[in-house]
Amino acid sequence: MVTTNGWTRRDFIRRTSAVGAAAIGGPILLSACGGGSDSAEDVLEKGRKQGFLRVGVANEPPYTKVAAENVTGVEPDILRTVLKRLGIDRIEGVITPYDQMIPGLQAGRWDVVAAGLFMKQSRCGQVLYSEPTIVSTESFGVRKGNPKKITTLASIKDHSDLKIAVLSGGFEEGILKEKGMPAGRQIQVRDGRSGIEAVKSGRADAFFLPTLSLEDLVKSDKAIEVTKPVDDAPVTGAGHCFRKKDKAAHDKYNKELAALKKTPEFGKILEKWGFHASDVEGVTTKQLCKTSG
Ligand code: 6CS
Repeated sequence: MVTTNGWTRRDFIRRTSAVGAAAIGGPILLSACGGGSDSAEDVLEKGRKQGFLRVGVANEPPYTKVAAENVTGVEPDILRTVLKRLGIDRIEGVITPYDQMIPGLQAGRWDVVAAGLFMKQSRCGQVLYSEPTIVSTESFGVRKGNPKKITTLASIKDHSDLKIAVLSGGFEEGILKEKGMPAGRQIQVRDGRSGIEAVKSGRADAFFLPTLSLEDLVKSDKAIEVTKPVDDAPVTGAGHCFRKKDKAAHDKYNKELAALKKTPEFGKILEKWGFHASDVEGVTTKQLCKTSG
């Protein structure tokens, strides 16, 4: 039973909704507590011994989804499948904001990140990414009818009156910074729901987030529409992140992931969540890690 500050897991989840607590910026354990950072023990060996690995997730469907403490979404489902092939039957999710995923991994608060943490130079320099698991697109969530005609990065860059909501520390925030958008025009939010509310309240003119995440967020919200994929945004490709000291485990994981990709099961997992195996075919971590930011 997880205990956090003496609370039982049920108390913890009841009193601080997973998203709420993540919104405050703290990671949320969804399972048994475990030790802190590893010593030199191979992380896969640790997983086999204790029967699970702890994974950093965001709870942003379809990339990661937490319901009744069950961690799914395209990334955890791929991770769970590969780990099973490596003799590790379970994963335990820890909900955390994107900007804490790598620091938490380095600190040993979780053993791997499988959250759709898109590859870019600054991230690739800190961790070992597996080969790509998904490639996806970015869009804008805008008010119905898209009154400000926000469709591409070029369409927002020169309109100094436009304010864009982004997840703090997220890939999209990095894109806007790379494009030279002043910080004053970026509305930082902690999670998807807050980004949608920022657009509905008029605090922001658009919410910049992956297309499939926006579609999941607004599926029952008629006030917001999702633009077509932003054609001048960088490619958003993700893999699973390991600590640099876990290179042996990373290499074993990559080998097993490559074997999974050759089976129909890989495509089935992606399609269940709206992704396509053909999009990631032939794409490499080396290519995606060239993305600036
Ligand atoms: O990699 C990131 O930072 C982005 N990934 C996802 C799946 N959603 C938003 C986030 O900014």
